[in-house]
Amino acid sequence: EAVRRFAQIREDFTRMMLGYRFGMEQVATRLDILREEFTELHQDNPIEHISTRLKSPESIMAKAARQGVELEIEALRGAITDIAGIRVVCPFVADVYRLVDSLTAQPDITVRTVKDYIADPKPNGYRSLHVILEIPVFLSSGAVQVPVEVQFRTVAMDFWASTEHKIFYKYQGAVPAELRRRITEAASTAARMDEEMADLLRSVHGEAESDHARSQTRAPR
Ligand code: 0O2
Repeated sequence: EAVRRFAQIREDFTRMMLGYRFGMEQVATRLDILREEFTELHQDNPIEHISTRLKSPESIMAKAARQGVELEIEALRGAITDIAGIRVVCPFVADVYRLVDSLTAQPDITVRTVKDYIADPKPNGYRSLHVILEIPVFLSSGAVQVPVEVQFRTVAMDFWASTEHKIFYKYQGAVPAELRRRITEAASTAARMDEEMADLLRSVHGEAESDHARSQTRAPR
């Protein structure tokens, strides 16, 4: 009986993980489509790169234990929303909002939560926009709504987050105060960089537009 029950749990878990992988792949494909469309039609690539990751069974179990969640498929599905994760790195902050709007406007995608740490950064300076959305996945047994966590950030935010992550792990969370202060300071530098780059782009676009306007109004020879 125990063996049969174990085999059943394993099968349910495998099915659940497959659902997450398919959901994640579908969202990644939708983002690829948006990227190609913007690039081909507007000569404006809004994505530097996309990465996907499925949480390992070990880290799902560890997180469930930390949060006191029952080791049961439905409980896990409801409580752990970052089993399927996608990170989208964009050149500019405006690209982040443009992509979020285009993706979440798709009729079969529902938005579960949005955490805008760009508008409202974490105390350590962390900035990114996190969306947990749900997308239907059609299996032979029927449709399942799969939650996928998508983190949108700029190149500058990504550089900061990966460095902060390395330091955090090196000190196992107990980062000395002086280092913490410098990390938060570096986050402000990254935010200023984003503003400066957007400003540069605006001035280049402004010039291109006024060049265009000049060429349109030039008197015929
Ligand atoms: P990993 O290794 O990237 O998967 P929760 O998801 O429940 O643990 P919370 O606060 O509800 O936590 O979710 P939140 O704030 O949306 O953040 C979840 C993820 O955002 C983290 O996942 C990180 O990927 C990223 N993140 C949030 N805060 C920071 C930060 O201060 N620094 C860095 N570098 N990343 C951050 P995990 O599971 O913690 O890590």
